[in-house]
Amino acid sequence: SDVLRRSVLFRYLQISSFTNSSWMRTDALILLGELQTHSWSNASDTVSCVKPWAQGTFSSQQWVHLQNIFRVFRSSFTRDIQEFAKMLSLEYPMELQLSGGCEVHPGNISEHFLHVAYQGEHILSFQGTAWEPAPQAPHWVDLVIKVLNQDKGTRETVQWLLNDICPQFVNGLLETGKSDLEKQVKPKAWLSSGPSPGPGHLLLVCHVSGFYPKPMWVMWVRGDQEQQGTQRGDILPNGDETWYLRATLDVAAGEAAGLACRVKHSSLGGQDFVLYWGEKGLG
Ligand code: 7LP
Repeated sequence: SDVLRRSVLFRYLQISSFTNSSWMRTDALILLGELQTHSWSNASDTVSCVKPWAQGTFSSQQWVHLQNIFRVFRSSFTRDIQEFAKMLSLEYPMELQLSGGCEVHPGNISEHFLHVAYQGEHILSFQGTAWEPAPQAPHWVDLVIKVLNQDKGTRETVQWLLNDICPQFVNGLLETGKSDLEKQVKPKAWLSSGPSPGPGHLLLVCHVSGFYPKPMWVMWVRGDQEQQGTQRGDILPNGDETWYLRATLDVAAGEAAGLACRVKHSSLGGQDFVLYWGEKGLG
């Protein structure tokens, strides 16, 4: 199947805000490729599944075991940060971000990562069997690393989670979530004119919205000629697990006739969308 042929990135993303020595919160989410599978609000004791297939192929017993590990981890992490802050006289507010997970490639090959950022800057990572400072980390991070690496139990748990559990869990999710992960949603497309780029010029705007998955091709064309002046916007989330993209072209007002916006996407099965400028009263 398609989803097993490509590489998939599985990420745990955590944001911890320490406002002062008594106000803090930790929220997290888990993503499989473009889709959110889990969320973990500060108010909740457990990681919640946001997809019916998000327990993968793990048994209830394995799931409860992992929930316990995460619960202990979150409270220990909070306590660790407060102790380090006191020890190193770090100032509040503090923002910590954790990004960890694995990328599973076809043929059961997988890579993993676990990075920590402080005030938006990468400061340390878990590499192989131990914690390591990031290349440009401040000097106090060396002291943190020394303390963290003394905890052999935690280093073993982290290795087990990254090396064994992560790829196993992802392989299960690829089975149980197959139909969601392989869904194809066709885009809608429409044209508009943007703010005039200058006297005698038009800004043609082609909007493409509501598509899934993310890879998308859109170009302004004249016949078969791709217009090299096409400016692609960023792919933006619609918020309903579909995406939005626009492509603009700056043209002399007299040259707009005959231009078209061409859209290619996996959901269209080779039947490209072509929208002509000047149809339905535009231009
Ligand atoms: C699970 C182990 O993030 C992302 C998944 C990580 C899973 C780790 C764990 O919870 C904590 C408890 O350890 C104790 O019990 C264990 C069994 O439950 C073992 O027996 C272990 O030996 C024992 O010590 C442990 O407290 C751990 O330290 C929790 C946090 C782990 C962690 N560390 C990296 C992030 C911290 C970086 C701080 C840098 C910093 C500091 C201050 C300001 C800014 C930045 N283990």
